[in-house]
Parts: sequence; structure tokens; C-alpha cells
Amino acid sequence: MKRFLALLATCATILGLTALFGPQAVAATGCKVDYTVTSQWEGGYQAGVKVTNLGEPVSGWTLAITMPDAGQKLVQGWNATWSQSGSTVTAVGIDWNRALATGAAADVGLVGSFTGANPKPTAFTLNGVACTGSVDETPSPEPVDGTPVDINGQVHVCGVHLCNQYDRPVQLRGMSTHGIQWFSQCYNDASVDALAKDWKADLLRVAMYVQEDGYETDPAGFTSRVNSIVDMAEARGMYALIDFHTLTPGDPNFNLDRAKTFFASVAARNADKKNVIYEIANEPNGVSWTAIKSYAEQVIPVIRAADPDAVVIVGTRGWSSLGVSDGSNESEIVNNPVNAANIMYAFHFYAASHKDAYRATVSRAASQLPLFVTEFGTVSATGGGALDRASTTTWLDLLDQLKIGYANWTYSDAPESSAAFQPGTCDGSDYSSSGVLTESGTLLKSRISTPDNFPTS
Ligand code: IDC
Repeated sequence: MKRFLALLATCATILGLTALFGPQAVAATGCKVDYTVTSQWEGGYQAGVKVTNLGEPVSGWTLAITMPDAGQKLVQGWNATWSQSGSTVTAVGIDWNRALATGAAADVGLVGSFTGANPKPTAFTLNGVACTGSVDETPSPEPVDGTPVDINGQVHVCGVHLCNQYDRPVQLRGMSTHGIQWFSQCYNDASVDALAKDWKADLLRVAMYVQEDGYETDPAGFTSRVNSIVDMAEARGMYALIDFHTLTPGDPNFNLDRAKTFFASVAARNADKKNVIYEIANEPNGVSWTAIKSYAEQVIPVIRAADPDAVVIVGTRGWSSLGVSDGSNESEIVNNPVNAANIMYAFHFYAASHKDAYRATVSRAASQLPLFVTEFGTVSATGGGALDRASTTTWLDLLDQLKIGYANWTYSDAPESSAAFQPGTCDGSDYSSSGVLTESGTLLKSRISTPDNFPTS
């Protein structure tokens, strides 16, 4: 069950007039705060706080939230440094969101606990300017009818974003298959229905390993399996990301001939579809950016020859870390981009392993390069270990804010904590009840199933 309770508060710099504010948010001069309870459970809640600076640009900010009493406890927060003193909860902007131009907003969030009723904040201050706001309940926007592909049509790259048929930026959110050589039993009508209808996902990434008993062992068979999953996604109005899942060896040029053969075939077969995006190399590693770029500049023309208008996503150095895991960063790409249009660059992260330094890189790179998080995990880079809820939430809030699309590893019942389903789920036909989900699956489903509100004009 989703419950959206939005409390709109407006900060004004004019002290003394605040008590006159009525139930409607008032025109603001200093800042505006949108406080939204995104979920609530017995004794706890999660809330998003969007603070928009309507005054002079600031190079740093402190947001103080006054709760009606100290019974409310901050449990954790993200996208800011959070603390609590008595009934005041404070968030201080960090590294990548501390500067706010006029009109710019920072999205932060928190999980809190309470006794009695969920407390509504009674006041907000920004940089010491006290302001109380009115409280208003805003209904969730009406969803637009139609599937993600119906609404957005053929997507294309516009500046640093992915844009829809109305030339407006969109964020596509979905899941990645596990290796289809091992988990093909997980991709069937019932499971893909659940992804489209219950999860309300926008995309399914089809991870076709090349080695490890993958494509190289049966090119025709794997090509046809990929195509059939593309069709299942298309039938439900979801985008399909065709992932040429190179991993070991890390140099994509090792598979250059296979890539040309595979992409010539899938691009010709799927050229008329609006839902296909091509990802040409999962995670280059132990290889220079120059070598990856050379690979991309040989594979992209093969795709374009058959399917000229599809978006192509290029893996980046250091396991698609924009080079960070190899001690580099996005500048090698910015200074020497792939010579092709309508392309994006892949960024991957595993929340328990990759944190602030990687987030800082993505925040910086996002203003210069079109990015797509074609794979990420809620756990460690091994695909196992404990789920890192705080880091995952921080990451997903950042991607939401930057409108960067993502696919989570994995929509499968693999016996590892990154999988969304409990082991054995794919032996049955129930992909919908909450009992079949893992902790990671529960978290991802709750994030992905929120309304997309794709722009349509
Ligand atoms: C992992 C799988 C695991 C499999 C292993 C080897 O979760 O079951 O045994 O691959 O192929 C990646 C890769 C992705 C990895 C994943 C987790 O793209 O193939 O899957 N990961 O290790 N990059 C970072 C993490």
C-alpha cells in the first residue's frame, strides 16, 4: 500500500508574518520545502524533503526541522549530514549538493521513528532563517494512462539526458536479469507480468554473458533467447536493454568479432521496435579508455547500419565505474568521447562497496556526460553480503534527482543477497506475493513502483 501525505511548507524571510499563513502554501521569498511521507509503518516512517532555494545563491546550507516533540527520533538520513537535538532534526548539505543556486533544490530524506501519531514538522529553517510554513495535503499526481513505451515512444539522447518522444528528459527504472545462461527459468510470462504490473518497471535489462557458458557456446541459441525476452518486455510496454555481458576477460576487444555478429543480428531483427536499447560492453576492466573507445567505434556503426535511431550505451573503464575503480575519473571520457551520436555511458555501483567518492564522481559527471546506471546492487560488489539500505537509498535519491535511469542486479532467485526473489521462486509461478521477495527485492520494488509522471508535452 502506498500512502502519500505531502506537507508543503514555505519558508519566508519575513519573520512575524508566519502565523498569518493559511492552509495553502504561500508565495515564498527565501526557500520552499516540500515534505513528503513516502511510506509509513508501525512506529516509523520514511520522508523525502525537497528544499528549494528561492533567495540568493548559497555555497552551503543547514536545514533545521522542528518536530512537535522529542518523541520523534531520527533513525537515518541521506543526501545530507543528519543530526538531532531535542525536537530539532538538522540536515547539512554535503559535497555535491551544498551549493544551491537561486531556484535550485536539494532532495534529502530520512527515516524516523515515533510513538503515538506520526509527528508532522511544525517549522523549517534554512541557514538560520526561521520560517514556519503552512501544511497542505497534496494528492499524488494522476498517473497518465499507458505503458512506459506507449507514453515515451522511441527514446533518444538529448544533452546529458535520455529524452522521450516529446523531447523531455525521462528516467527509466527497472531490473536486470541474472545471466540468462543460468536463470532463463526466471523469465516467463508470469515473472515479466509481475515486473510490468506489480513493480510498474519501465525496463528489463537482458544480461547475456559472453563467456561463462554464455553466448560464445551457442551464438544462435543465445541470440534467440535475447530476442524472446525483448518481445516479452515489448508486449508489456517495457524497454529492453540488450546487455552484451562481457566481464572476464575485461578487454571488450577480445569479443569484438562476436559483438559485431551479435549486434548485427539483434539490431536488424529489432530495428522497428521502439523499446530496444543496446549496451555493448558490460564492464570493461584492466583495459584503457582508448581501447574501450576503439571497440565502441567499431561496434556502434554495425548497430547503426541496421537500427539507426536506437540509443547505445558504452561501458566505462574500471568495471563501468567511469574509471574511478582504476584510479581515474570521468575526465578521460569528457576529453576523448566516443565519436558517435545518440550514446550514453554506463555507470555501475554496488551500494555496500561504492560510496561517497563514486557519488561525487557521478554528480560531477552527470552535467557533462549522458549516464545510465545499467547495473547496480544493494549489496557488495561480490553480489552478496549485507544489504546496505542507507547507501542504496542515498544512491537512488541521487539518481532520481539527476534523472539517471537504472537497472538493479538481479531480477532472479539466485542464492545471493543481490537477488530480488527468494531461492526457489522461479520453480513456481508466484512472483507477486511479498513472501517471495528478498530484502533487496522488497526495497527495489518499493522504489521502482512509485509513479513515473513521464512528461507528455
Ligand atoms: C555475478 C553474479 C554471480 C556470478 C558472478 C560471475 O551475481 O552469481 O557467479 O557474477 O559471473 C558485476 C557483474 C555481474 C556480477 C555482479 C556481482 O556485472 O556479472 O554478477 N557484479 O558480482 N559487476 C559488479 C558486480
